[in-house]
Amino acid sequence: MKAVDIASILSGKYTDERVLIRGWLHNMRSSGGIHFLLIRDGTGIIQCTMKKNTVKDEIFKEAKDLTQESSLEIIGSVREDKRAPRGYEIKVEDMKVFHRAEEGYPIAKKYHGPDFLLDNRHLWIRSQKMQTILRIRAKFLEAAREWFKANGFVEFHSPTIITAACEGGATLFPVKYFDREAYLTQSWQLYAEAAIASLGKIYTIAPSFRAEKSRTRRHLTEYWHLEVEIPWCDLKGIMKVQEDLLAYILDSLCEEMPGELEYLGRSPDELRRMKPPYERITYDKAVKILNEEGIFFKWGDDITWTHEKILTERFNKPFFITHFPKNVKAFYHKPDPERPKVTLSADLLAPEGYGEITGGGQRIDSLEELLERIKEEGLNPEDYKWYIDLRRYGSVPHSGFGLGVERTISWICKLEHIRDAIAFPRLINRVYP
Ligand code: NSS
Repeated sequence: MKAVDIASILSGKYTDERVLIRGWLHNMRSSGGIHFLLIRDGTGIIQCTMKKNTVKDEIFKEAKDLTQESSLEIIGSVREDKRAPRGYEIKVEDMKVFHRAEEGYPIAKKYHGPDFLLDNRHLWIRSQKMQTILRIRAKFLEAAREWFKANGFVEFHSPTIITAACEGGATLFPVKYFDREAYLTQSWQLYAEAAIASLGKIYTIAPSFRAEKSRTRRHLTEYWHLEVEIPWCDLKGIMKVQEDLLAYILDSLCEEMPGELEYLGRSPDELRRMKPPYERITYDKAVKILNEEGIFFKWGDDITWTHEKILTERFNKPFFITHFPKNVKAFYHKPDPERPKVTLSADLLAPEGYGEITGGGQRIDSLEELLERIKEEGLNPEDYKWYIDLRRYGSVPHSGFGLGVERTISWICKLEHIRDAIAFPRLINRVYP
């Protein structure tokens, strides 16, 4: 007999049929001559009722002493039953135990602190909360890939081990590379700028690394970065791409995972209301708003999380902040020809206090301008030799952005801390498990 998944049973596909399922014992209780086994298989959870007189004696006995998280196989018939936790149950006819889990599964039904759950992350990812977030995350990336495919983008991969900073030296992770020093990549961007002349419109979904020295609710040291680079695209164009992509992903999630979103406290209707166009405010306007709110903030200061939180209170859907000053953005951002103090840059901020989820904009395409900015930033042009070369051989106006996958998932799933948007978070004080 072929195993079927619990999700299709719960969708009604196997009602009144005999099925075989495989999974883990999520929970169990016994009452009178019946065991109620909750089985989880990764696609869902279903109640299986085992009556004393409908299975062999030794099976009924074995079930009685089963431990939480034991792995097993069950054969039985599916019944629709409104009293069952998810509307369906399986009347057990036979059971095979693959592995009887040890007694004392560390994660009990009581309150556990965050450190305990992080230490036991390898087990905690089985929880319904983590399972739901990880499924939404997978669907998020699946939908993104669908959108890229439908819109003619090619997936492109850049190296993880690199030699020059994209986003400033302060957060570079050094790697001993034989007899020299190299670093872990902060972004795919510089290589993407080389690849647009080979492939046209491109994207990636890959890990980026930042040696973030502070403990915050929105910084990981290893995070997944969804990045896009497009030739012949300006600032306006790249903002439109972000709107279209995000709108498609949000629609897909609301359409395909409404129950999962609700479970995490996010109403799909709320997300549906956050349709583009997203408002654009300039950095200048953001400074004005902050000052109106009584915050001491000078033009030229960097907008931090505390500032973003205040700004997000004025919006009920994502919004862009554009035209950041040169000094708060990386060297590659194109200065605005009409006002060279500011750059053709844009960050997308999520509402409800979440703040920045993407960063990007138009890149410098002129050789002279790039050399000047590299000098101004005190960078060594030797380190960027190949990157500078791109402005010698067929340079074009081009733009791109990077979206922090975990930041965006945190917002969509209304998470309190970014660590729950990834299975095994890497934080300043955590690289285990
Ligand atoms: O530094 S960014 O703002 N921009 C870049 O890296 C560009 N080189 C991307 C590009 O144009 N291709 O980072 C982009 C996003 C940012 O908006 C966050 O959402 C996310 O990456 N990000 C992070 N997420 C989690 N943890 C950390 N430490 C982190 N740093 C950035």
